[in-house]
Amino acid sequence: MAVAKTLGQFIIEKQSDFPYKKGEISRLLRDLGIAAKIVNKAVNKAGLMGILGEAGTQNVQGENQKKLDIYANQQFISALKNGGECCIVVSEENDDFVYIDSEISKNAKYIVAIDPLDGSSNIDVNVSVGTVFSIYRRKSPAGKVAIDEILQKGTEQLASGYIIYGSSTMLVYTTGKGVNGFTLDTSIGEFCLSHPDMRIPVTGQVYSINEGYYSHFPEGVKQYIKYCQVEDKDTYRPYTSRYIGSFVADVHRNIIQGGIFIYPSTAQAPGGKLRLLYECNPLAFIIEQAGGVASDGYNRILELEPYELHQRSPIFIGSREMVKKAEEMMDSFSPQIKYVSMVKAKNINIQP
Ligand code: P6P
Repeated sequence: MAVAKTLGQFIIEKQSDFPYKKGEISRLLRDLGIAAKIVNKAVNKAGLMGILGEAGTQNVQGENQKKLDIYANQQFISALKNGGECCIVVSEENDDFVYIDSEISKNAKYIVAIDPLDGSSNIDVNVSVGTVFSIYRRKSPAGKVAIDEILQKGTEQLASGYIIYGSSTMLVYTTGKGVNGFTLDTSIGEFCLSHPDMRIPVTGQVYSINEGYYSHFPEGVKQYIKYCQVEDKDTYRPYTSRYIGSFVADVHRNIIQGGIFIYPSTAQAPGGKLRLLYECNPLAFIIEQAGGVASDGYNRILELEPYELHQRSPIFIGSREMVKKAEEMMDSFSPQIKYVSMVKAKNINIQP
């Protein structure tokens, strides 16, 4: 049987794809892979290690932090600190950005935005959770990093990826030359290439949205849900509804099977729930590289102008034809939100 290619071998083989000094991206991805293996062990044994449950603290979003959230955050930040390539970390678990000032990092060029453990509400009930990361390069050559170097558009990402801690643990990433998936072989402690050149089907039969909020959705979203539920053999409808409640798991399923995930704006959350820098942008980069589409219902996610670290965005992400259909519904039935979304995308302040 052919020996599977490890993540490390693959990164070295592909590092000529990377426009900067060859070893830099390799070391960054290596560092993230190391932390992923450590977090994987904790996630798999959470029930036995007494690290399930609430930490008794809240993150900047006002969400109760789980002990595993904090543990994962510590592991990724220390792996990046020790690797020496990262100068700034933006994390869902830290109010402000973390400046990496270790001696080894004094010439570091890279900014990493990360959700160390997405879907944490699922931890206690043993449902898949994930890590999401985004890699940017600082614009200034050295010295203190300015905030506008951190608030870069998604199109500026040099790499992005996710780890899904599910029935198996996978690391999926892109550097802008396609998407490749690696499955953790715990017998040798290596991520091995299992899903080369991942492509999302152009259409699918799965729609993924929390229909519990139906009454608060924009009319365009309501109309799209109705469209998914109509009987029509020619277009394989009604579609199937699947909602894991873990962004990474729902999007990963759709990349494999085809489908659409929607977390729209609602009356309570006009900006949506998912965060632009370390959830929407990284997965939008992945999905576009796999042949899919990611928008806020009107604007390409990767073109949205970030104006704060923990900014949220509505997201429609998945198979091209399904997202385009949903965008048509938004255009026809929810034009008023379009103005707000277009304004946000152009970073124009809306006077109250
Ligand atoms: P709701 C998990 O807490 C998360 O941030 C995403 O992973 C997931 O897609 C979403 O929230 C689920 O939110 O409101 O449907 O429970």
